[in-house]
Amino acid sequence: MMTPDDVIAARRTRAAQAMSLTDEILLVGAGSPVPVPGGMDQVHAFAPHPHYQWLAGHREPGGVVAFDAASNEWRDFVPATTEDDRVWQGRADAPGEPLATLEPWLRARTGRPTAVLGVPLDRVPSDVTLAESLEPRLLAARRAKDEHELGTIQRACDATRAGFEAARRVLARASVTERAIEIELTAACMRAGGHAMGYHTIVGSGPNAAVLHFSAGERAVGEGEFVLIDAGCHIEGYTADVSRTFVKGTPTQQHRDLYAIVLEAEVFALGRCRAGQEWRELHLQTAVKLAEGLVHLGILRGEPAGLVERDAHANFFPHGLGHLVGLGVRDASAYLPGRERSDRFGLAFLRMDLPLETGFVTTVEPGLYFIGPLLHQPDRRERFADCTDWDEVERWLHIGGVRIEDDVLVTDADPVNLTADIHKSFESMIVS
Ligand SMILES: [Mn+2]
Repeated sequence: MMTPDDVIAARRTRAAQAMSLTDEILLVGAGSPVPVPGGMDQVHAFAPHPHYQWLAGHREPGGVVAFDAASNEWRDFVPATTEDDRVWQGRADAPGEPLATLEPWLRARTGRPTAVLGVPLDRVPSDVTLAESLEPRLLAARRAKDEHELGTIQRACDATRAGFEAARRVLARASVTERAIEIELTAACMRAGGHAMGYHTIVGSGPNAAVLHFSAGERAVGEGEFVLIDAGCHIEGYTADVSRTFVKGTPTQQHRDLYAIVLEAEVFALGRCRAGQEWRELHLQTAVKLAEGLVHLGILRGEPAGLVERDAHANFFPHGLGHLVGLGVRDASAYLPGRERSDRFGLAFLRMDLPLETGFVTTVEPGLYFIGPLLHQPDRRERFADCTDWDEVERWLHIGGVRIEDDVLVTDADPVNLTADIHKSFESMIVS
């Protein structure tokens, strides 16, 4: 069993190797709390820069991790805890040496190439070219999760499961609102050990299920409606990211058909989260599955692979297949150096373009939606008129959409679904 110090030492070794430094100085800033405007003596919830937390092993504000590559020496500089901090917040000292000693430490290394990553530092200039070359390498070093991180992510996933179970229970109540579902889900996540939600919770009922980043409102869930919930709590900054789509009351054939297509696509993609799998390719293969389903429903016409090539599917699946999760909800997701974001409608929203590797945790989150503002756009209707039955589309607009999302660990063997315990069979999503 590794001690916390061993974990941090291993990460630092991994980072130094990934950046192949020789005589440079690397500084990584945590950042500081952001005050709420208006002099209210309040700050927004603080999250350190993920590079900092990963290298420092704690979430205290204001610190700087420093590395002198010539002497292979790592140092932790942290702000002094003031009397006010002790009196008002009961704060103890963060682990490290006083931040005031960073300046003399740097002065003793004047003239050495110095890169600042994480949050920029006051009065410490950064070699922009060096920093730009190091950033993608540190990001890459952080992608594969270590045992400590995987344990924490699994705890966040388990606490999130409690949230979804609570959502199911409250959904059974007559005239329950989206907001009431969010409240119960959040409370259950926190009771199960979650520190806070990892991102803004989405609860969309009926047509609101088609609003990709919908905020829960006072709308009461109607009988025979989808309720799309996308939520995950974090523990020490490590967040789960899960979507489930419930049906309140008796489902229609439309509910069954749409759900079955998305679930099949999700299971297809989950099984392919293996080391070496190019994410962009998996996104496109899954899109073909979704297009097949839309052809089957009579919404699209044509050969599925060809429909995906011309982005006809993207009118109903206008987001990427997923992204990495870990320290934050889009942890270390990126385009590998040299890879550019496509301007194709069906690819432009991909959040990462890289091959999966052992130790990565990624979301897999296909969805199909009937989004009025997208589907009623005249240019779009004309462009896809030959392959889209727009009259049929009108018969689906009330249904909103379906997204199913799990968090998957890529291993040397089969992928491990960290959120497999959160029910997703269609029968289990019916709440009456
Ligand atoms: Mn999500």
